[in-house]
Amino acid sequence: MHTENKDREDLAHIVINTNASIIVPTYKEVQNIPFMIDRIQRLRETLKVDLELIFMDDDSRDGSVEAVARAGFDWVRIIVRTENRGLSAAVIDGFRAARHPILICMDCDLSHPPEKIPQMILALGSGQQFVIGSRYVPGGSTDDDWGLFRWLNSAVATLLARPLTSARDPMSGFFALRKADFDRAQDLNPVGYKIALELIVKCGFENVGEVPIHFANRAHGESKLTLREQLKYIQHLRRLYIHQFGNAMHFLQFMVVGASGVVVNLGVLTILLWLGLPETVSLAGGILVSLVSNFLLNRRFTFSYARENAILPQFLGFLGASAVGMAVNYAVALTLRTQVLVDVPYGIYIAALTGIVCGMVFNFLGNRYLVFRKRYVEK
Ligand SMILES: Nc1nc2c(ncn2[C@@H]2O[C@H](COP(=O)(O)OP(=O)(O)O)[C@@H](O)[C@H]2O)c(=O)[nH]1
Ligand SMILES: [Mg+2]
Repeated sequence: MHTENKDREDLAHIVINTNASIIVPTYKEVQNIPFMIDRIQRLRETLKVDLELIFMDDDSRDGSVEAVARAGFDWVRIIVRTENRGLSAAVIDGFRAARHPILICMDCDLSHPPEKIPQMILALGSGQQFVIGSRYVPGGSTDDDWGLFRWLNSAVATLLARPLTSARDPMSGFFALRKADFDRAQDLNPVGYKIALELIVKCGFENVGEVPIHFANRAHGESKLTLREQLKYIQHLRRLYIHQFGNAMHFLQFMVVGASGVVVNLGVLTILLWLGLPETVSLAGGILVSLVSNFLLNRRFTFSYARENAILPQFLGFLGASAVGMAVNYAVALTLRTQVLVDVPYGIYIAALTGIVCGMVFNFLGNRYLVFRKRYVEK
């Protein structure tokens, strides 16, 4: 079993000679700060290298500044930020302020064992570009009382990041990288909580190492990871996917929007039939309503860069580009229904679905090569 003591024993065998800066984002962590300083101090004594510890505080006003001052170490600082608040932004500012060639980021809640830092630094020295203190590699673990919801939540979040990196625990807030690599990073977008994932993707790190850790439950205070942050994660992922996969991602989004249009189309068709309207009108109604919902969703997501443009001309362009697709949809559906699927059970739905698929191909081509052509290619 992993315990703090076991981590300390491992430490005794490790010799490193690189100085490192430990960046700790904090928000209302006054209770944990003295313990953090204490753990890092013990690490310094064992390692005999210069470790600086920087708390990046978002103006907690809870006595954190005084707690750091009370410790009275010249290798510990606290930087109080009053603008551009947020976890990732605080970490990035901390990395910029760091003095040493290796950067470590960790939580202030004592859930990350500082005793693993030397192993992480060693991994950086042996060819890794980015090293994660990982819960999900062999030897890694979490405290036992993770409920099903928390476990599932973490598993889904990690799974969604899989196409971006093969790392097992890219959600971790405990990681190490070289300052020189960080300084080269471009267009970092400090949204949300997942700063490790942002760095891995934007820096294009391919050699990502993982050192197993035991992730302890937060010592004091409460988690600041709210539901709102988790929703932001979806937006963050979308940006990273676009960064990584470019046009393919636009196509995928177009398809996802199209799929939602299928649901809308069939839903409206069902309602109109239920209201007693003839099939000819109901088919047309399903197509028209789904066309509007597809337009709105494509404007909002797939081609969101064009959101600032006036909506009416854009809609007309969309209608024009989709007109061929729409006609194809209607013609195919109606022909199938009246000529081929006359007495087939659910024939109207098979006809509508086939019409949708044929119409979609034409819709995509029309939008791809007419309405959103230029911007689309440029990303
Ligand atoms: N500077 C700063 N730190 C934050 C902010 N939100 C959370 N933190 C710190 O970031 C670390 C991770 O947050 P935590 O609440 O432990 O999230 P969890 O580990 O996912 O439950 C902790 O040290 C927090 O104090 C913020 O908005 N600004
Ligand atoms: Mg935490």
